[in-house]
Amino acid sequence: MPTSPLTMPRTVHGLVSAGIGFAISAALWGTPPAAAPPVADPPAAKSPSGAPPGMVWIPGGAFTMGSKPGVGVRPDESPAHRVRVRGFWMDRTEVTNRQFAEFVKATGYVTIAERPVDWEELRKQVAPGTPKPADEMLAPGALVFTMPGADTPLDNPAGWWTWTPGANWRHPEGPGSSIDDRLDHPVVQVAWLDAVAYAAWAGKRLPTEAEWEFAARGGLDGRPFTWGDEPIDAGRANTWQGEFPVRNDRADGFERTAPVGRFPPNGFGLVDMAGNVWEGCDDRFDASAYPRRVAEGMRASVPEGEPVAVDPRGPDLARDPRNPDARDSRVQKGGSFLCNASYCSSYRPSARMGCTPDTGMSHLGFRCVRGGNGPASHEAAPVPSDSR
Ligand SMILES: [Ca+2]
Ligand SMILES: [Ca+2]
Repeated sequence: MPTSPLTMPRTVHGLVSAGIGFAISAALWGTPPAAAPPVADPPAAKSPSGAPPGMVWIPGGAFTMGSKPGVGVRPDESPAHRVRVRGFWMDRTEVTNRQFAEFVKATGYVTIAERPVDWEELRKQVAPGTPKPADEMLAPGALVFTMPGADTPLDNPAGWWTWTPGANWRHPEGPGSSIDDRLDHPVVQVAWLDAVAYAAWAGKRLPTEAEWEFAARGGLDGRPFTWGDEPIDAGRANTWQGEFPVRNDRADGFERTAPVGRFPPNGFGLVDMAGNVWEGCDDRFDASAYPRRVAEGMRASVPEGEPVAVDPRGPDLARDPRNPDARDSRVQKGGSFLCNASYCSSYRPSARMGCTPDTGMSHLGFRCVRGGNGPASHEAAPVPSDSR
């Protein structure tokens, strides 16, 4: 069974040479929740006046988070459970290169991929005894998707992810590549820590996973896709048509990222909540988060009369079976231009991925939110200067 396009620590070559695999372990299944006293639902959220530029009001409400087990559904998406979130503002689009450039111009911020790798920091995230990579592997860089040969096995993402010195948000495919003609594309090769820094500068924050998934569903509760029940086609989202990862037919017009908003919005008016680039959330990734939540974090709701998790947050500790030695892993949502139904249908709103917070990749981006009942602003969080 093939794994999905996975995140890897940015020193992928060192990890691969050390024999670190990417096995997916089945999520744990929890027990039914114990009875809890009912709690009153929060008052219905009203749309505040004065929308922040580029943001859409997400009215909040209850929805079914996750997915029933089924074809293409990974174990970490189950069990489906009821969740309620408060209303919040959300960026209509993924953060673009143009927007990220404004942030860098205003602050002088240097992204993780533009800094040398700190081996002392990295060694804490890999298996004990992992040898230090060659010096050229510790130069600034990021992971670039590279179409492999026809016989590439699907169970080893290292076959199409290439550690590329000089790759960063300004040069997404490495030296010689440019964003000059991609200013309205989503910024990529930014790590979760970079996204947090941008959000603080913008007076926003990253969404919780629950907020993101509620917003992605656009009011279509319990449906497999952001647009409803119909199977994906090339007009729905920027994904991969053809045979992943060796043949991209580009039926949707885009081999890599697309300018934001080229595909139809969802029910809330948000664009690219399916595909284009994965979007970082605030929550830590835990493959067994949902059974834990169902076992521990639900409470009875009025008037629904069924257990519901109210504004759930991610766990305090990450548990990412694909990066078992990483100290932290953050949730990514929405899939990307690399998603294909034959391999990874992660453009479904319930799909989840974990990613180490210092990793930049060709298909990772983000969008921000404001308000609601999510995590406090990261304004006070230190911006790392030299850590990886
Ligand atoms: Ca495409
Ligand atoms: Ca997206």
